[in-house]
Amino acid sequence: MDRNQLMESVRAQMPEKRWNHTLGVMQTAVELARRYGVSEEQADLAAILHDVAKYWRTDKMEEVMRGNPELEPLLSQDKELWHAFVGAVVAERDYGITDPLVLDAIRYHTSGREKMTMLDKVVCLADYIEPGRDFPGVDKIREMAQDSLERALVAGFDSTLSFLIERGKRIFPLTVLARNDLIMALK
Ligand code: DGI
Ligand code: FE
Ligand code: FE
Ligand code: FE
Repeated sequence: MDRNQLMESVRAQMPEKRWNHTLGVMQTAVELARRYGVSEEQADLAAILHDVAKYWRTDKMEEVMRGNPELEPLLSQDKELWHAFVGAVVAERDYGITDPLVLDAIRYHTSGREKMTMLDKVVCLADYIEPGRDFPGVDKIREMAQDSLERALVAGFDSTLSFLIERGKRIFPLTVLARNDLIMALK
């Protein structure tokens, strides 16, 4: 499957609006990759696939997660987190992606994790600041992204955490670990 076929296949699995978001993440991820010396090809590929499972039906996601010792514990976590982990499995299983860096960038694009790779950071940050995103403070994070991937990403996680706290939602531990680890590295 070439890149165009991959894009068409991913596009067919989501509404128009989410595909436009994906195009934005592709563009921003490649820009960030160039700026911070990360492979543009890996950034592009991870961005194309990052939300592939976002609009999958719950039962289809559960099917992927059941019996997989790494994904099974996520069944008791909020569904918003599932698509990233399921997306990494789908990228490998259905699209033959074998590059562990690309698969990890897809897997951790929502939550982050401790010791994020440069590619993880690029994709996760691009997901926050692609041109179609509009949330309070996004322009400030776009500015920060010019100077520091880490500072911008912490600000992105801060906005997610505030959003979750305002709504009384649970916080996924990997997000806390990711933020703490980035702050440590900034000192
Ligand atoms: O898939 P996107 O909308 O492009 O963005 P995303 O993959 O970053 O997913 C955002 C959603 O994930 C949003 O509804 C908040 C939710 N989320 C992110 N981190 C956490 C979380 N939800 C919970 N419960 N806990 C988290 O730590
Ligand atoms: Fe996502
Ligand atoms: Fe995100
Ligand atoms: Fe996304």
